[in-house]
Amino acid sequence: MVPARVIAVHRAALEALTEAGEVQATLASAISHPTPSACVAVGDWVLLEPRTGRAVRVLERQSLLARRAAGERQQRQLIAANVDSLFIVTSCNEDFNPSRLERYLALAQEAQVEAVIVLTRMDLALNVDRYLDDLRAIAPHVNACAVNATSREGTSVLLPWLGEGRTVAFVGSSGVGKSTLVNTLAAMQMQGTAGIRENDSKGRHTTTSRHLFQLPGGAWVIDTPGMRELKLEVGTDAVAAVFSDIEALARQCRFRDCAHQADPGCAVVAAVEQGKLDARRLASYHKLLRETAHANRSTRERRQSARRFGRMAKSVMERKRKDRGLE
Ligand SMILES: Nc1nc2c(ncn2[C@@H]2O[C@H](COP(=O)(O)OP(=O)(O)OP(=O)(O)O)[C@@H](O)[C@H]2O)c(=O)[nH]1
Ligand SMILES: [Mg+2]
Ligand SMILES: [Zn+2]
Repeated sequence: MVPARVIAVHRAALEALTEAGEVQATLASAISHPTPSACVAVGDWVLLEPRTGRAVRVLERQSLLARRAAGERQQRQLIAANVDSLFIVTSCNEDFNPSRLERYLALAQEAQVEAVIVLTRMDLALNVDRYLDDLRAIAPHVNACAVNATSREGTSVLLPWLGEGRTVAFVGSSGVGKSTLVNTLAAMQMQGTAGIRENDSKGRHTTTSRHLFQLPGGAWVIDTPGMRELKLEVGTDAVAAVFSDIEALARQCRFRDCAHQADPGCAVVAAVEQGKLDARRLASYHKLLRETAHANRSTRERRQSARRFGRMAKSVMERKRKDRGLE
């Protein structure tokens, strides 16, 4: 078998990098159900069968970033695998949104991947410090870097995360400069980029698929399409870790099962009333917890139906064996 790192996942095939260079690979049926993109992520290591060029196995992952797909079916969608750090990219403009950032932080937390908030367009903003202050308020322990994504000097603060062999995935809305960063760091035009709308700073969804690139210094970077919305598939622990300040206050509530809504003796609501906690942040916390409960319910239902299917398959096999025994 030949080990290869997945650089892109298509509908029925993969692009992967082996020691000998880039190859196209089809997928064995065991790792393409129900779709290749549900089984294999960009950043995965796979084993290729040299004779057929087929990927037959996905190797154990060190980390996996996943979300719930938009739309009715709410399937799990893999974003990237074997990532060391997540660059959460936003700009010093209307894109900047603390509640959305908290959502991305929960994504990183769930995958146990270090988050770095990257603020682009520092070259165009007059009040970069105000954005950095806002970041400190929502994530005091998370590294935040202001950059000019279009220049090499402007992105050098990111180099500590881009050592040889490290993998970084870039996520964020369309137009924040993810592909621009990839191009600047690679010192090469790897990805297309496009301007943003002047009236609301929104991007044009220029990048349309996830792709892994190797930088000259030996780091790996994963560019992703701008997300319209990030639906989380995380546990309550991840949310609790992102809102550790609220969790600390909650320990002082009068009742252990306090819902921090209108409960008597609620220390969290009191903190909001005293101006010590942002009402927006508390609302964001409640919202993410509700979503978590919902995601866990649908995961449970999926597992139950998988178990039902397993039992059914087992009984069919047993019947077949019995039938054969009788012959
Ligand atoms: N001046 C300046 N322009 C930037 C900066 N970052 C991004 N831009 C510009 O913003 C525009 C959008 O950048 P892209 O790199 O295409 O954005 P993206 O995040 O890849 O967007 P999608 O692929 O749509 O998700 C481009 O015109 C960039 O030149 C920055 O730090 N400073
Ligand atoms: Mg892009
Ligand atoms: Zn409370």
